[in-house]
Amino acid sequence: MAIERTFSIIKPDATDRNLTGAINAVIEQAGLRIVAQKRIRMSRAEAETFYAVHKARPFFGELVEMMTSAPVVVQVLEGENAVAKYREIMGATNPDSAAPGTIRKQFAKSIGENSVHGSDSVENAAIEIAQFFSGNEIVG
Ligand code: DAT
Ligand code: MG
Repeated sequence: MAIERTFSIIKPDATDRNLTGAINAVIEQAGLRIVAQKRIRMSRAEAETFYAVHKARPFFGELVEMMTSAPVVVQVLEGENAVAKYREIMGATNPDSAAPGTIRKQFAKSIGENSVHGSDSVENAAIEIAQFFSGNEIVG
């Protein structure tokens, strides 16, 4: 088992409903450590860069609108198999398909407003972390 870091975003639908602490409790109860965290308003350019892989998808415009509509909390999570573990506790992209007890099952409003982002690979985690954090902001 490897100690990994993954990148997390608590999305606008969740910050809007004051769910940062409730989501952080699920993260910490799963054994992941929050080693960096800040609340920011994402710019349109930042959202477009972050989700560039989805730019040809029909929902891209609405995704960028949503991510810039209210503050987000960006985080670095650390722990054993952090990338897969966070994906597991987040639940499926569509909350209707998410397993009971997962963050998205408990809190997401819809497939578009699904409360959290988590990196899908160790490689992408490093790229995403570097977009939002400098090394000295991460305190493991
Ligand atoms: P995930 O966030 O589970 O990694 P993804 O990378 O496939 O999912 O998509 C990124 C985000 O885009 C997702 O969290 C919400 C939005 N999204 C995905 N599919 C969508 C759809 N069919 N309609 C609206 N928004 C969608
Ligand atoms: Mg994804």
